[in-house]
Amino acid sequence: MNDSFETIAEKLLEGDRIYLFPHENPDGDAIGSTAALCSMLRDMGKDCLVLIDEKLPDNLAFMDDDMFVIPDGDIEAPDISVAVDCSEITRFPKLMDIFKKAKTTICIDHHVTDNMPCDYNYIDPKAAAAGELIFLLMKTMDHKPTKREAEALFAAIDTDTGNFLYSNTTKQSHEIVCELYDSGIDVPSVGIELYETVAPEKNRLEVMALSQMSLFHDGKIALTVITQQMLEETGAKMSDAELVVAKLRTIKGVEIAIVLKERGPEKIFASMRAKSTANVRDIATAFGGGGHIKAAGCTMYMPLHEAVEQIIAKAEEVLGD
Ligand SMILES: [Mn+2]
Repeated sequence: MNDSFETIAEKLLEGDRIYLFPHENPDGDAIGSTAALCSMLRDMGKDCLVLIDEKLPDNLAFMDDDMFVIPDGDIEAPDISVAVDCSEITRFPKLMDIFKKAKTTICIDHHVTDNMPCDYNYIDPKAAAAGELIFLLMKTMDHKPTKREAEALFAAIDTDTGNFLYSNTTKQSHEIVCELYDSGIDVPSVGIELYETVAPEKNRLEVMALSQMSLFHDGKIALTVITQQMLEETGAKMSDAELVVAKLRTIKGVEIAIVLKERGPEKIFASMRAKSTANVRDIATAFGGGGHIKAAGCTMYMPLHEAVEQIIAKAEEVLGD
């Protein structure tokens, strides 16, 4: 059972030192939600920080405002820890110990879970983004978002809804954004920060991966690979390949998109997306992985060429005729 925003607001006001915890490999929602919440709590006189385990991705760094900190060993224990955009503390493994030191723990999330991990929880899988929930919490606390906070919340909702195109987008998503306009958000500048600050090596890796793509099963399956050698050649990191699978899915007629990432000689991570009717979770679970129907992944402990063969065979089986 969820606690109310009123209860969560009351608890937040009881603490002085409050740390916020987005999930590792944070996305726009994790960073936008925590940036907005941290800014509001600071405005209310709280000693608030957002703890992360590595530097912010380039396209999210515009939301920093001196709130995001990679803690060292002797950071003081918080009164309150808040997990945002994740409902399992294993989603920030390097910071779990600091999280647990708080007298009170709170979770605000929108992922489907059976888990109520904290002392106080607000988990709503119908919300398109954690940013929507932070907005509603702010409303409960009679706090009108500042321009910076509103832009962080816009970034949160825009990224998690795929620019308001994914099936999680609701009337509420748009209504909240309407209200964010009242705080004076500059949408084109946020768009440039989020989507037009790509490092050249990331683009080079994407181009290389897309140009090596193969189609199978009458063009219904698209597959490409990211090898360690490709990373060396382009100077990119494996995380720079995150959008490749979505780009494969945009190809006309493609129902299943697969990107095989070579993490080690016999350790291949498969990232998969389905377009309309296919179910990639069934492919992922066949290899011990998991995820959602339209987005799933698994690790395959075998050489790359074998992983290609096995995953294509499974994908063909899942697609049927
Ligand atoms: Mn999210």
